[in-house]
Amino acid sequence: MPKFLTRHLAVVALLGFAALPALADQPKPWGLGMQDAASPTMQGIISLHTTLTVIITCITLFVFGLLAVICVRFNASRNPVPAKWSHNTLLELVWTLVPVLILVAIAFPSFRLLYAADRVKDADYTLKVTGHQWFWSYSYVDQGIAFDSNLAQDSDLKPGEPRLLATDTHVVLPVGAIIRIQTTADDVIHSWSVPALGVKIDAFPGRLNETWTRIDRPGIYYGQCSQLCGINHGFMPIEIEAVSKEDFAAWVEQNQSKKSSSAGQSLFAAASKQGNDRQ
Ligand SMILES: [Cu+2]
Repeated sequence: MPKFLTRHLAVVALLGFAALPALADQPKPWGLGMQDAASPTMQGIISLHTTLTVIITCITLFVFGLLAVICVRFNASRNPVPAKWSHNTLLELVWTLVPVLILVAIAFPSFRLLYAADRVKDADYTLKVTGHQWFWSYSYVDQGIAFDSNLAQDSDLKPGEPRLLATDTHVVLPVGAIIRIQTTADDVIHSWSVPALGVKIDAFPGRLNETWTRIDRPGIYYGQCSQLCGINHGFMPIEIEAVSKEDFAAWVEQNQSKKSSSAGQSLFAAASKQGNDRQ
């Protein structure tokens, strides 16, 4: 291919990519698989999932292969007089022990990931999440910031904001910091779930559950309540904006002076501006 044509095509391709709207971490039309990992936990989940898919595929192919051999070699026309013996100690030992060994091999990485995602000793920040019918409230325990987060109404959506996922006041967290997440509820059981962070933790009334995350890249992360909690269960989304540590410190300072539920308003304005900038 002539050089000028190659260069021309490259420029066209780059312009094409630039014209695509930058989607936040959210479900995409015709999306397959999981959302891109944005935390160590989600990286672990995706790699365990890949390992398990390989193991499952091998087992399935092996069983299908055996079935095919039986169908071809031992059908009534090829094998008119079937063998009369039953039981084979060695074979039975093998088909019991091999699956046990496979399960043990799976258990190790699985439990390692489970404990890694469980809780963290030294966190930089603690975010307390409370589920209500039907919204979330957030409290930055050490910073004295607290606010409610409701579904953004259709009429309030800014360009690029996804319907039923955007909130009126969203969570802001710093990239690269260890965030302790504590969940509870004040009425029924909810579940705070953000796929790109690999976090899904139930929120029980009268109980404080704990997990952690470390967001690896700036962006907007969407999630939803994942425990059937009543008629508006589908209308209590989660929206997190991950910003640099400096921007987070500025946000904290800006919002510390404000009273509870109005805390996120200025932030929402700032985020909308960023949302527009992304377009
Ligand atoms: Cu809920």
